[in-house]
Amino acid sequence: MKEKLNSIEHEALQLINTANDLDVLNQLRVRFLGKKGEITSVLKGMGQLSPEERPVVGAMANELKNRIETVLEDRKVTLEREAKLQRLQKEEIDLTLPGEPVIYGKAHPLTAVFAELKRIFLGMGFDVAEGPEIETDYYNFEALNIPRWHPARDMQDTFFITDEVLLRTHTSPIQVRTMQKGELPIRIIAFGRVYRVDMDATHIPNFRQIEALVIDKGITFANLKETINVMVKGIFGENRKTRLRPSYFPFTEPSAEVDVSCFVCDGVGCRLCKGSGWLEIGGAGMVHPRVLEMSGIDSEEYSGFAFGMGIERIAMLKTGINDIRLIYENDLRFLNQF
Ligand code: 2NL
Repeated sequence: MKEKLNSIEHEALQLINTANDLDVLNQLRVRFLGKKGEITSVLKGMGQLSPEERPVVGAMANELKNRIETVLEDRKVTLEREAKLQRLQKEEIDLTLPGEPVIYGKAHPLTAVFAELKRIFLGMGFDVAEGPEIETDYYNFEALNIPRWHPARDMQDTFFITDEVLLRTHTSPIQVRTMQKGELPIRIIAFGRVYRVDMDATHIPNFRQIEALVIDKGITFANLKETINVMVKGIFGENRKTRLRPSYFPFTEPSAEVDVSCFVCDGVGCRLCKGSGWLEIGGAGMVHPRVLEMSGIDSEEYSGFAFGMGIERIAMLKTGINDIRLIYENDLRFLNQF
Protein backbone atom coordinates (compact mmCIF):
# COMPACT_ATOMS: atom_id res chain seq x y z
CA MET A 1 0.00 0.00 0.00
CA LYS A 2 2.88 2.34 0.74
CA GLU A 3 4.18 1.50 -2.70
CA LYS A 4 0.80 2.21 -4.19
CA LEU A 5 0.74 5.63 -2.47
CA ASN A 6 4.26 6.32 -3.72
CA SER A 7 3.32 5.54 -7.29
CA ILE A 8 0.17 7.70 -7.00
CA GLU A 9 2.35 10.53 -5.72
CA HIS A 10 4.79 10.16 -8.54
CA GLU A 11 2.12 10.08 -11.25
CA ALA A 12 0.01 12.86 -9.71
CA LEU A 13 2.90 15.32 -9.39
CA GLN A 14 4.09 14.52 -12.89
CA LEU A 15 0.62 15.06 -14.43
CA ILE A 16 -0.24 18.15 -12.41
CA ASN A 17 2.99 19.95 -13.16
CA THR A 18 2.65 19.35 -16.90
CA ALA A 19 -1.11 20.11 -17.13
CA ASN A 20 -1.49 23.24 -19.22
CA ASP A 21 -5.09 24.17 -18.89
CA LEU A 22 -7.51 24.62 -16.02
CA ASP A 23 -9.96 21.97 -17.26
CA VAL A 24 -7.30 19.27 -17.28
CA LEU A 25 -6.24 20.37 -13.79
CA ASN A 26 -9.80 19.97 -12.57
CA GLN A 27 -10.02 16.46 -14.05
CA LEU A 28 -6.81 15.59 -12.19
CA ARG A 29 -8.28 16.87 -8.91
CA VAL A 30 -11.26 14.54 -9.37
CA ARG A 31 -9.06 11.64 -10.40
CA PHE A 32 -6.74 11.84 -7.36
CA LEU A 33 -8.71 13.54 -4.60
CA GLY A 34 -12.36 12.92 -5.57
CA LYS A 35 -14.84 10.66 -3.72
CA LYS A 36 -14.13 7.92 -6.22
CA GLY A 37 -10.51 9.04 -6.59
CA GLU A 38 -7.34 7.01 -6.28
CA ILE A 39 -6.41 8.07 -2.72
CA THR A 40 -9.93 7.36 -1.48
CA SER A 41 -9.75 3.86 -2.93
CA VAL A 42 -6.46 3.27 -1.11
CA LEU A 43 -8.04 4.41 2.16
CA LYS A 44 -10.97 2.10 1.54
CA GLY A 45 -8.58 -0.88 1.43
CA MET A 46 -7.12 -0.08 4.87
CA GLY A 47 -9.32 -2.70 6.55
CA GLN A 48 -6.95 -5.37 5.34
CA LEU A 49 -4.00 -3.79 7.16
CA SER A 50 -2.73 -4.73 10.58
CA PRO A 51 -3.69 -2.38 13.44
CA GLU A 52 -0.05 -1.21 13.68
CA GLU A 53 0.18 -0.38 10.00
CA ARG A 54 -3.18 1.41 9.72
CA PRO A 55 -2.23 4.75 11.38
CA VAL A 56 1.06 4.86 9.49
CA VAL A 57 -0.57 4.35 6.09
CA GLY A 58 -3.45 6.65 7.10
CA ALA A 59 -1.02 9.43 7.96
CA MET A 60 0.85 8.85 4.72
CA ALA A 61 -2.35 9.03 2.70
CA ASN A 62 -3.42 12.28 4.41
CA GLU A 63 -0.04 13.76 3.90
CA LEU A 64 -0.18 12.86 0.21
CA LYS A 65 -3.65 14.34 -0.05
CA ASN A 66 -2.39 17.65 1.38
CA ARG A 67 0.64 17.57 -0.83
CA ILE A 68 -1.43 17.03 -4.00
CA GLU A 69 -3.83 19.79 -2.94
CA THR A 70 -0.94 22.24 -2.53
CA VAL A 71 0.57 21.32 -5.86
CA LEU A 72 -2.81 21.57 -7.59
CA GLU A 73 -3.32 25.04 -6.08
CA ASP A 74 0.16 26.20 -7.11
CA ARG A 75 -0.35 24.94 -10.63
CA LYS A 76 -3.76 26.61 -10.78
CA VAL A 77 -2.28 29.97 -9.77
CA THR A 78 0.47 29.58 -12.39
CA LEU A 79 -1.97 28.67 -15.16
CA GLU A 80 -4.31 31.54 -14.26
CA ARG A 81 -1.45 34.00 -14.30
CA GLU A 82 -0.32 32.73 -17.71
CA ALA A 83 -3.87 32.99 -19.10
CA LYS A 84 -4.17 36.54 -17.83
CA LEU A 85 -0.81 37.49 -19.33
CA GLN A 86 -1.85 36.04 -22.65
CA ARG A 87 -5.14 37.92 -22.59
CA LEU A 88 -3.39 41.19 -21.75
CA GLN A 89 -0.95 40.62 -24.58
CA LYS A 90 -3.78 39.99 -27.01
CA GLU A 91 -5.69 43.04 -25.85
CA GLU A 92 -2.70 45.32 -25.89
CA ILE A 93 -3.38 48.64 -27.61
CA ASP A 94 -0.83 50.99 -29.03
CA LEU A 95 -1.49 54.35 -27.45
CA THR A 96 0.91 56.03 -29.85
CA LEU A 97 -1.24 55.17 -32.93
CA PRO A 98 -3.16 58.13 -34.37
CA GLY A 99 -6.86 58.11 -33.34
CA GLU A 100 -9.81 57.40 -35.62
CA PRO A 101 -10.97 60.77 -36.94
CA VAL A 102 -14.46 61.80 -35.80
CA ILE A 103 -16.44 63.35 -38.64
CA TYR A 104 -18.51 66.23 -37.37
CA GLY A 105 -21.75 67.12 -39.11
CA LYS A 106 -22.59 70.76 -39.62
CA ALA A 107 -25.40 72.92 -40.83
CA HIS A 108 -25.86 73.39 -44.58
CA PRO A 109 -25.16 77.05 -45.57
CA LEU A 110 -28.88 77.59 -46.26
CA THR A 111 -29.85 76.18 -42.87
CA ALA A 112 -27.15 78.25 -41.17
CA VAL A 113 -28.28 81.48 -42.86
CA PHE A 114 -31.91 80.88 -41.91
CA ALA A 115 -31.00 80.00 -38.31
CA GLU A 116 -29.01 83.23 -38.10
CA LEU A 117 -31.88 85.32 -39.51
CA LYS A 118 -34.37 83.63 -37.22
CA ARG A 119 -32.19 84.40 -34.20
CA ILE A 120 -31.93 88.07 -35.18
CA PHE A 121 -35.67 88.51 -35.82
CA LEU A 122 -36.81 86.58 -32.75
CA GLY A 123 -34.51 88.91 -30.83
CA MET A 124 -36.48 91.88 -32.18
CA GLY A 125 -39.78 90.31 -31.11
CA PHE A 126 -40.87 88.80 -34.44
CA ASP A 127 -42.74 85.48 -34.81
CA VAL A 128 -42.07 82.97 -37.62
CA ALA A 129 -45.04 82.30 -39.93
CA GLU A 130 -45.46 79.64 -42.61
CA GLY A 131 -48.10 78.80 -45.19
CA PRO A 132 -49.04 76.57 -48.15
CA GLU A 133 -46.71 76.27 -51.15
CA ILE A 134 -49.68 75.67 -53.44
CA GLU A 135 -51.62 78.91 -53.51
CA THR A 136 -54.46 80.62 -55.28
CA ASP A 137 -54.08 83.49 -57.72
CA TYR A 138 -55.85 85.65 -55.15
CA TYR A 139 -53.34 85.22 -52.29
CA ASN A 140 -50.28 85.21 -54.52
CA PHE A 141 -51.19 88.16 -56.82
CA GLU A 142 -54.60 89.79 -56.45
CA ALA A 143 -54.38 90.60 -52.71
CA LEU A 144 -50.89 92.02 -53.27
CA ASN A 145 -52.09 94.55 -55.82
CA ILE A 146 -50.26 92.78 -58.61
CA PRO A 147 -52.20 93.79 -61.72
CA ARG A 148 -53.52 91.40 -64.37
CA TRP A 149 -50.99 92.68 -66.88
CA HIS A 150 -47.96 92.18 -64.61
CA PRO A 151 -45.31 89.91 -66.20
CA ALA A 152 -45.11 87.74 -63.01
CA ARG A 153 -48.67 86.61 -63.79
CA ASP A 154 -47.51 85.21 -67.11
CA MET A 155 -47.14 81.46 -67.71
CA GLN A 156 -43.53 82.23 -68.58
CA ASP A 157 -42.82 83.25 -65.00
CA THR A 158 -45.24 81.36 -62.74
CA PHE A 159 -45.92 77.63 -62.41
CA PHE A 160 -49.71 77.48 -62.82
CA ILE A 161 -51.57 74.31 -61.85
CA THR A 162 -54.92 75.59 -63.10
CA ASP A 163 -56.06 79.11 -64.07
CA GLU A 164 -56.60 79.88 -60.38
CA VAL A 165 -54.13 77.59 -58.57
CA LEU A 166 -50.36 77.99 -58.71
CA LEU A 167 -47.07 77.38 -56.89
CA ARG A 168 -46.43 80.52 -54.82
CA THR A 169 -43.86 82.81 -56.43
CA HIS A 170 -42.98 84.54 -53.13
CA THR A 171 -43.71 84.18 -49.41
CA SER A 172 -46.04 87.22 -49.44
CA PRO A 173 -49.24 85.06 -49.45
CA ILE A 174 -48.19 84.01 -45.92
CA GLN A 175 -48.32 87.67 -44.90
CA VAL A 176 -51.66 88.21 -46.63
CA ARG A 177 -53.11 85.23 -44.70
CA THR A 178 -51.69 86.67 -41.46
CA MET A 179 -53.22 90.10 -42.15
CA GLN A 180 -56.61 88.54 -42.91
CA LYS A 181 -56.72 86.87 -39.50
CA GLY A 182 -57.42 90.36 -38.19
CA GLU A 183 -55.06 90.28 -35.22
CA LEU A 184 -53.07 93.49 -34.89
CA PRO A 185 -50.35 94.55 -34.48
CA ILE A 186 -48.36 92.17 -36.73
CA ARG A 187 -44.66 91.47 -36.42
CA ILE A 188 -43.71 88.33 -38.39
CA ILE A 189 -41.13 86.80 -40.63
CA ALA A 190 -42.54 84.53 -43.32
CA PHE A 191 -40.19 81.86 -44.52
CA GLY A 192 -40.37 79.03 -47.04
CA ARG A 193 -39.90 77.62 -50.52
CA VAL A 194 -41.10 79.61 -53.50
CA TYR A 195 -41.30 78.71 -57.21
CA ARG A 196 -40.50 80.58 -60.39
CA VAL A 197 -39.93 79.62 -64.03
CA ASP A 198 -36.29 80.63 -64.05
CA MET A 199 -32.99 78.78 -64.43
CA ASP A 200 -29.45 80.06 -64.83
CA ALA A 201 -26.27 80.53 -62.77
CA THR A 202 -28.02 82.69 -60.17
CA HIS A 203 -31.64 81.41 -60.42
CA ILE A 204 -33.29 78.06 -59.76
CA PRO A 205 -36.99 77.24 -60.15
CA ASN A 206 -37.37 76.38 -56.44
CA PHE A 207 -35.69 78.61 -53.88
CA ARG A 208 -36.31 80.02 -50.42
CA GLN A 209 -37.43 83.43 -49.29
CA ILE A 210 -37.65 85.26 -46.05
CA GLU A 211 -39.96 88.24 -45.71
CA ALA A 212 -40.60 90.51 -42.78
CA LEU A 213 -43.90 92.27 -42.16
CA VAL A 214 -44.67 94.81 -39.44
CA ILE A 215 -48.06 96.50 -39.14
CA ASP A 216 -49.02 98.79 -36.29
CA LYS A 217 -50.15 102.34 -35.60
CA GLY A 218 -47.46 104.88 -36.43
CA ILE A 219 -45.01 102.59 -38.29
CA THR A 220 -42.72 104.69 -40.51
CA PHE A 221 -40.00 104.33 -43.10
CA ALA A 222 -37.51 105.02 -40.31
CA ASN A 223 -38.63 101.79 -38.55
CA LEU A 224 -38.11 99.91 -41.81
CA LYS A 225 -34.63 101.34 -42.24
CA GLU A 226 -33.47 100.52 -38.71
CA THR A 227 -34.96 97.00 -38.75
CA ILE A 228 -33.03 96.26 -41.96
CA ASN A 229 -29.95 97.84 -40.42
CA VAL A 230 -30.10 95.53 -37.39
CA MET A 231 -30.58 92.51 -39.64
CA VAL A 232 -27.70 93.47 -41.97
CA LYS A 233 -25.28 94.00 -39.06
CA GLY A 234 -26.43 90.70 -37.59
CA ILE A 235 -25.74 88.61 -40.69
CA PHE A 236 -22.89 90.49 -42.36
CA GLY A 237 -21.13 92.11 -39.39
CA GLU A 238 -21.23 95.22 -37.23
CA ASN A 239 -19.28 97.36 -39.73
CA ARG A 240 -21.74 96.96 -42.60
CA LYS A 241 -23.80 99.91 -43.87
CA THR A 242 -27.25 99.71 -45.43
CA ARG A 243 -28.40 101.68 -48.47
CA LEU A 244 -31.97 101.97 -49.75
CA ARG A 245 -32.42 102.78 -53.45
CA PRO A 246 -35.74 103.95 -54.90
CA SER A 247 -37.55 101.15 -56.70
CA TYR A 248 -41.01 99.87 -57.55
CA PHE A 249 -43.16 96.97 -56.31
CA PRO A 250 -46.94 96.88 -56.79
CA PHE A 251 -47.45 95.98 -53.10
CA THR A 252 -45.34 98.73 -51.49
CA GLU A 253 -45.27 102.50 -51.75
CA PRO A 254 -42.67 103.86 -51.53
CA SER A 255 -40.46 100.92 -52.51
CA ALA A 256 -36.73 100.39 -52.30
CA GLU A 257 -33.94 97.99 -53.21
CA VAL A 258 -31.80 97.07 -50.21
CA ASP A 259 -28.02 97.18 -50.60
CA VAL A 260 -25.32 96.32 -48.05
CA SER A 261 -21.80 97.76 -48.20
CA CYS A 262 -19.46 95.12 -49.64
CA PHE A 263 -17.91 93.04 -46.85
CA VAL A 264 -14.96 92.01 -49.02
CA CYS A 265 -13.68 95.51 -49.95
CA ASP A 266 -15.59 97.54 -47.33
CA GLY A 267 -17.18 99.69 -50.04
CA VAL A 268 -14.03 100.45 -52.05
CA GLY A 269 -15.00 98.28 -55.02
CA CYS A 270 -13.92 94.72 -55.83
CA ARG A 271 -14.80 91.68 -57.91
CA LEU A 272 -17.65 90.53 -55.61
CA CYS A 273 -19.49 93.90 -55.73
CA LYS A 274 -18.44 94.45 -59.36
CA GLY A 275 -16.63 97.66 -58.45
CA SER A 276 -19.69 99.39 -56.98
CA GLY A 277 -18.89 98.87 -53.28
CA TRP A 278 -22.50 97.65 -52.69
CA LEU A 279 -24.28 94.29 -52.80
CA GLU A 280 -28.01 94.01 -53.44
CA ILE A 281 -29.70 91.71 -50.92
CA GLY A 282 -33.46 92.30 -51.37
CA GLY A 283 -36.37 94.65 -51.66
CA ALA A 284 -38.46 96.64 -49.20
CA GLY A 285 -41.13 99.27 -48.79
CA MET A 286 -44.11 100.62 -46.90
CA VAL A 287 -47.09 98.31 -47.37
CA HIS A 288 -49.36 99.80 -50.07
CA PRO A 289 -52.58 101.18 -48.53
CA ARG A 290 -54.59 99.19 -51.08
CA VAL A 291 -52.90 95.96 -49.86
CA LEU A 292 -53.84 96.82 -46.25
CA GLU A 293 -57.44 97.64 -47.20
CA MET A 294 -57.90 94.45 -49.27
CA SER A 295 -57.01 92.43 -46.16
CA GLY A 296 -59.39 94.41 -43.99
CA ILE A 297 -56.90 96.74 -42.30
CA ASP A 298 -57.80 100.44 -41.99
CA SER A 299 -54.95 102.25 -43.78
CA GLU A 300 -55.88 105.54 -42.12
CA GLU A 301 -55.23 104.05 -38.69
CA TYR A 302 -52.49 101.50 -39.45
CA SER A 303 -49.32 101.51 -41.51
CA GLY A 304 -46.63 98.97 -42.04
CA PHE A 305 -43.43 97.98 -43.75
CA ALA A 306 -42.27 94.81 -45.46
CA PHE A 307 -39.10 93.50 -46.97
CA GLY A 308 -38.04 90.31 -48.68
CA MET A 309 -34.87 88.45 -49.55
CA GLY A 310 -33.79 85.23 -51.22
CA ILE A 311 -32.03 82.96 -48.72
CA GLU A 312 -29.86 81.43 -51.46
CA ARG A 313 -28.61 84.88 -52.50
CA ILE A 314 -27.55 85.61 -48.91
CA ALA A 315 -25.86 82.21 -48.65
CA MET A 316 -24.07 82.84 -51.97
CA LEU A 317 -22.80 86.22 -50.79
CA LYS A 318 -21.66 84.80 -47.47
CA THR A 319 -19.90 81.80 -49.05
CA GLY A 320 -18.54 83.87 -51.95
CA ILE A 321 -19.81 81.52 -54.68
CA ASN A 322 -21.31 82.69 -57.96
CA ASP A 323 -23.22 79.59 -59.06
CA ILE A 324 -26.43 78.86 -57.14
CA ARG A 325 -26.39 75.20 -58.24
CA LEU A 326 -23.38 74.48 -56.00
CA ILE A 327 -25.65 75.10 -52.99
CA TYR A 328 -27.94 72.26 -54.05
CA GLU A 329 -25.43 69.70 -55.35
CA ASN A 330 -24.59 68.75 -51.74
CA ASP A 331 -21.03 67.80 -52.62
CA LEU A 332 -19.32 67.46 -49.25
CA ARG A 333 -16.05 68.81 -50.71
CA PHE A 334 -17.97 72.03 -51.36
CA LEU A 335 -20.06 72.10 -48.19
CA ASN A 336 -17.12 71.35 -45.86
CA GLN A 337 -15.47 74.62 -46.82
CA PHE A 338 -17.94 76.63 -44.77
C1 2NL B 1 -37.58 91.01 -53.06
C2 2NL B 1 -38.61 92.01 -52.68
C3 2NL B 1 -40.36 92.39 -51.14
C4 2NL B 1 -42.33 92.65 -49.87
C5 2NL B 1 -41.38 91.85 -50.45
C6 2NL B 1 -44.61 92.53 -48.95
C7 2NL B 1 -45.53 91.69 -48.43
C8 2NL B 1 -46.77 92.16 -48.18
C9 2NL B 1 -47.07 93.46 -48.41
C10 2NL B 1 -46.10 94.27 -48.92
CL1 2NL B 1 -47.97 91.15 -47.60
N1 2NL B 1 -44.88 93.80 -49.19
N2 2NL B 1 -43.36 92.04 -49.22
C11 2NL B 1 -42.21 94.03 -49.98
C12 2NL B 1 -41.17 94.56 -50.69
C13 2NL B 1 -40.21 93.74 -51.27
O1 2NL B 1 -39.45 91.51 -51.69
O2 2NL B 1 -36.67 91.36 -53.78
N3 2NL B 1 -37.67 89.79 -52.60
C14 2NL B 1 -36.76 88.77 -52.88
